[in-house]
Amino acid sequence: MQIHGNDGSLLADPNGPVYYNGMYHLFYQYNPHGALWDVGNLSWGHSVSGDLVNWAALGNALDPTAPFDANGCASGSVTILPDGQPVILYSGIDAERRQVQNIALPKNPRDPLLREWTKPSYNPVVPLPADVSADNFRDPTTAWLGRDGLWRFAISAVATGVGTTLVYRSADFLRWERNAAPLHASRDAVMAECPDLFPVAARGAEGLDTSARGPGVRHVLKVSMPDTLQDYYTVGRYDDEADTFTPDEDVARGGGDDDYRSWRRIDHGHLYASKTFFDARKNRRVLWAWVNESDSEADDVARGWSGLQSFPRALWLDPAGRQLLQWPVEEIETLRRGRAALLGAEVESGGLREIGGIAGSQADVDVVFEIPSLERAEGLDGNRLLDADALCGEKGASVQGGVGPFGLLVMASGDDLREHTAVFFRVFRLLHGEYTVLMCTDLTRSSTKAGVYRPTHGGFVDVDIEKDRSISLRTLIDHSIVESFGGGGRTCMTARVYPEHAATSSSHLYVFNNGSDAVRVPKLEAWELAPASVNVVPEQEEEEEEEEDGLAASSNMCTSSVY
Ligand code: DQQ
Repeated sequence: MQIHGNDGSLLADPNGPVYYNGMYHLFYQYNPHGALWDVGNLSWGHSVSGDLVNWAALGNALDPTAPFDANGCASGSVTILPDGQPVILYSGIDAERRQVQNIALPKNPRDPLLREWTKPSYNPVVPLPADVSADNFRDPTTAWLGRDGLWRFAISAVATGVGTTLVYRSADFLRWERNAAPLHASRDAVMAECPDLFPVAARGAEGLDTSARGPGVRHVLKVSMPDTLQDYYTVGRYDDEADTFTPDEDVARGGGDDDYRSWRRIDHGHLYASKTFFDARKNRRVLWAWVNESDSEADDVARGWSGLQSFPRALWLDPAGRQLLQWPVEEIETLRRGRAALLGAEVESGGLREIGGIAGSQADVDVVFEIPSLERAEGLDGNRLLDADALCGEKGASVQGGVGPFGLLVMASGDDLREHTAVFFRVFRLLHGEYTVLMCTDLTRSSTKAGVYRPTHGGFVDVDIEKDRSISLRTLIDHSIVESFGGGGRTCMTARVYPEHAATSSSHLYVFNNGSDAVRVPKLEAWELAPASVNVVPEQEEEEEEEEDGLAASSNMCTSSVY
C-alpha cells in the first residue's frame, strides 16, 4: 500500500499534501524519465485518493518548463486560500540555477482532481535574497494567517553562512516581505531542509488547521538535516508577532544550546523530507515522508522505479506535552484480511514462536509485551544514550540480554531464519537505578543479497517502564518496507529491506525473546493486508495519454503498484 514511482521513475519528497473538495492530493518530487536521481528533471508527480489508502496517478502537476524553474521544480506546499482556492508555493531552480520561490494555480479550480496547474509569468514571487546562497533557499511550507491578517510561510535558507529557517509575510500571497528575525537558527547547522511549522492541541489527538493559535495550542518545528539524513522536531512556542519559535526543551535546559541535532526524531530509521497537512475531513494532522532505496542503483534501474512514500501517519502531542505520538491512519484497517492472534501467551527465554496463518509479506502487527521483572536488566553507561544505532548494532537481536531483546522477526525466510529483520526492545538500568527502553530494527540478517545496506536503527522510547512494566509495538510490513511504532507511537522506525527469498517463497512472522527472563504477551494480533490499488491510471487519463503521445500509457505507468 505504499505509493512509489511508476515504471521508469524516481519518487522523492512528498510535496503539497492537501485535502480539497473531498479528495486527498499528494504531490511528490518526481523524475518521470528514469529511476535515478536527476535534479534537472524534477517535476511534481500527482496522485489522488478518497481514503488515503487507494490512489490514482494523474499527470504531472508541475514540469521544469519556465525560466523560473527550468532546472527543476523542487519541493513546496499547498495552501487553501480563504476563497477555497488551493495555491502551490514551490522552489524553482531557475535558468541561472538560482533557487527562487514560485506559485502555481489550478487551471480549473472546479476540477476536484486539480489535474492542471498554471504558473503565472510574474514568478518568482520571492527571488533569491542577496545574503542567501543560490543553492540554499528552498522548501516553502504551507502558509498560515496571523492575527494581523497577513500570510506567512517558513523556508529553509543558509543566510550569511548560517542554516536558518526564515519567515516571509504577505497580504496578498503575491508580494512577500522577509521577517527581520529568523523563525529559528541553529549554530553551525548546515541547510535545514524541508521545514514544517504546525500547531498541535495541548490536549487530545485532534489535528488543527495550520493557522490555529491561542491558549491550548502548542507548535512543532520540524526540519530535515542533509548531514545526518534525519528528520528532527521539537515542541515549543511560536510568537506570532515576532514570528520566532522557541523550543520548550531548550528553555528547560536553560536555553542557548538549541541545536537541531539535539531535537527529537520524527523517525529513527530510513525516512526523510517529511511533511504534514491538516486533514479537515477527519480533523487530523497527517504526516507523509520519503523513504528512499538502500540497495544499489543497478537494482533500482533493474526494478524500474525507486523511492516510496511512507504510510500516512496521524500525529498529535503526548499527554505530557513533550513529544509527538505517530500512528498509521485508521483507514489501513480497511485492508485487514486474515487475522492471527496470540492471547495470554508467555515467550520463555530463548523462545521463538511463529505467528502462522497469514502472509507475512504484507501484514499489520499489533502487540503488547509485559515484563514480569526488571531485576536482570543490563546496566548501561549514560553516555551510551547518545548513540542508539551503535548500541543496537553491538547488542543485536541474537545477543542474549537480561530484559530483552524481545520483539518480532519479520520478512523471515522460514525456520532457518537465513533472512529476517528483527524489531525489538531491550531494557537497561542506568547508573542511578532508573530504567530506559531501547528500540531497535536490526537489518544485519535482512537480506543475503550483495550490495544491500543492512544497518541497525535504534531509538530510546520515552516511557516509564518501571511504572508501566509493559511496552507496545505496531509494525506494518509491506514487502520491502517495515514501519514500526514503539510505545504507542512515541518512537518510530522505518526500514528498507530486500530479502531474496521474497521473490520465490513466502515470508514468515515470529515473536521472539532472547532475554534471560520470560516475557508475557497478553495480546498479539496480526492481520494480512490486502493489496491497495495504488497509482492506478484512471481510464480517461490513459486514453488522453495514448492520444497525446501515441504511446501505450502502460509503458510508463504501472496499473497497480503493490510490489
Ligand atoms: N529535495 C528537494 C529539495 C529538498 C530536498 C529537491 C530534500 O527541495 O530540500 O528534490 O530531500
